[in-house]
Amino acid sequence: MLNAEQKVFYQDNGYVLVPALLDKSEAASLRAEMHAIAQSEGHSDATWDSVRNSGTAITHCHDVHFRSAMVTRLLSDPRLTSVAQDLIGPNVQLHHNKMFIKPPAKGSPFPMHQDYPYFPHRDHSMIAVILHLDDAPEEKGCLCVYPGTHKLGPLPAFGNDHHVSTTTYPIAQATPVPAKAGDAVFFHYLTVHGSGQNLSDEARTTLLIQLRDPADVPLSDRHASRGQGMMLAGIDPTAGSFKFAWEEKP
Ligand SMILES: O=C(O)CCC(=O)C(=O)O
Repeated sequence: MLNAEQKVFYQDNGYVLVPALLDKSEAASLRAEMHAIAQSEGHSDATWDSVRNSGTAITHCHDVHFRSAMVTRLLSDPRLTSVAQDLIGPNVQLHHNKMFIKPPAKGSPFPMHQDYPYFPHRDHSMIAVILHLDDAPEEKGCLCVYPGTHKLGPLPAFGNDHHVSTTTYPIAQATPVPAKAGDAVFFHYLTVHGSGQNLSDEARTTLLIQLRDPADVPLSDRHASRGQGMMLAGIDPTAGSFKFAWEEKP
């Protein structure tokens, strides 16, 4: 759970770093699992359109709980869900999750953006948590944010990757949020964020989980994922009468 100071910090800034949410050995086990998944998957590059063709790459995989039981257990871990409850209320629902491995030296940056255009919701309840599975100092391309931008509402977004204005929100002026293995950064989906290139000699390995209040309403059909709608804390007060999955419309 967050303390009072952390709650106020989040309300003011739209993000909060929670040190040591996982202990070092859990982070190391998860890191090994993410790298094993990447190894068995082969090449999969998630570099965004607006920063493509500069020789960088980033390995990714979505719906990681369909590949790793450790991740399944983590999704409803009270250390994670209790913080999410502090931020969005008692009921916490899975939207999607993904892992990213930014390889050494050439790990792709993430252009500055809000997550809103990818999966807009009526009440803006959506948050993300990035779990750091190894140290992420600035030179590794740690998360960078523009504090307070969650209060601005949806901003103009550009290109296929929905980045915000690079002149108004240059990554060089953003606030870096360096982290240690086991730390977690929670942030609002309207907070302008991104990250730089990994210039270090070690991979940056993260698991990102996107969470929402089940009573919030998606404004578009985009961004389906496996397991979307699973309850991770509390209940879904909007769930209607019971139906078998095979009776529901596709
Ligand atoms: O991992 C990062 O540095 C940022 C990831 C991100 O912003 C995203 O997937 O929307």
